Amino acid sequence: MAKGKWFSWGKKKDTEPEDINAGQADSNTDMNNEAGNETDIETNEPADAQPEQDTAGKPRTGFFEKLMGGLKKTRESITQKIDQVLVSLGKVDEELFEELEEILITADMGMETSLKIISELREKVKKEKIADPGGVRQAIRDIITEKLTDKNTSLKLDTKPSVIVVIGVNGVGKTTSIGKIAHWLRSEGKKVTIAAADTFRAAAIDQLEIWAKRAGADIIKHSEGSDPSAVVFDAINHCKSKGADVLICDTAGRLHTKKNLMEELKKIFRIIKRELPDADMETLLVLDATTGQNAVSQARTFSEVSELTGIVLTKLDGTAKGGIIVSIKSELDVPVKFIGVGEQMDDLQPFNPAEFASALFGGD
Ligand SMILES: Nc1nc2c(ncn2[C@@H]2O[C@H](COP(=O)(O)OP(=O)(O)OP(=O)(O)O)[C@@H](O)[C@H]2O)c(=O)[nH]1
Ligand SMILES: [Mg+2]
Repeated sequence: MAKGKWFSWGKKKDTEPEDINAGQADSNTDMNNEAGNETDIETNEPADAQPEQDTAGKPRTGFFEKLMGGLKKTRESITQKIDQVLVSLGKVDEELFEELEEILITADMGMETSLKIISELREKVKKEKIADPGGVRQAIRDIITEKLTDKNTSLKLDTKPSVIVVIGVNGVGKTTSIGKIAHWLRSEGKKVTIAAADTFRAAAIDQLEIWAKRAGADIIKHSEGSDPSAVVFDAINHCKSKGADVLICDTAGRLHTKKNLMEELKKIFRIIKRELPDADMETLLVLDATTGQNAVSQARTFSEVSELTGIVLTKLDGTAKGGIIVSIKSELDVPVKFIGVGEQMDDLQPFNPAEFASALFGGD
């Protein structure tokens, strides 16, 4: 895909809490848009969704290079330090294990995960009689790769339509990730509809609209402050009538209380379950890698509203805290399904554990 100039959304202006629930029915009214909210449908999809020739099924050389570049700081904080310790100590003993443990902890892998990795390393070294630093390096790499591997790394979107609900706190990259996932699905030949169910700020709807246009996905939107569940309801009907393959729902990241946010999300999930009881549904939690260990606690909070089927880990570029990916996967047991390494359309790709480990350990 040709790389054109792309957008960078600057820091957004916060809306005052008072604005938040304006016009948002707390009632359980049927989602038939009786409130008189204007439904706006924007069709961006060519009648015949065609895979983009240049991305589907091709080796991801370009993405691997970006991943290598994006993980530079993380590599410096993990792999280079590991290599330094291996060289300076030169032998495999308890002191080495302790040094390695400290490196992992300080690289945002989390205490629990780091202890687990080193304990597995001790066993592996003993069992396989590893006596040289090179063997230890390979053993750590194997353990980390295994920790990142999950049988459910790919999206399960077999029904027509199937649904992806994207959740996460304010500013982590939900809206931009939706644009990128829509683009990726389109490159796989899927017809995509996006529901602008973050009605919190008008700018959020505008931002999503631009991404939908770029990705070639339809977008269903209401006005600012309207009931997000009503948007989802309309989007589901649109999908049914137009034969869309996948519905992706954007959601608000910040409401005036955590309780409001959780209730709003629960309502969205109720509508989807009611209208599409047999549909495959992915609940993707977007986490910002730069937040480090805080991402793990966010994941715990959001798992209260719905079972999380996957993590989208954004902003791995430019952070030294990429080790968080191992901690998230290991502590929450939720598979990482996409990783983001930049702001361009193809900077978000399905997660491949072996490829990630390879980039983390310097591309070999
Ligand atoms: N460097 C980098 N920036 C990213 C990445 N993903 C998202 N961003 C940027 O992060 C900022 C916030 O992204 P949004 O998609 O608006 O985040 P959001 O979660 O929808 O935010 P709210 O709607 O306010 O809750 C934007 O400036 C994005 O361009 C990434 O992988 N790398
Ligand atoms: Mg957003």
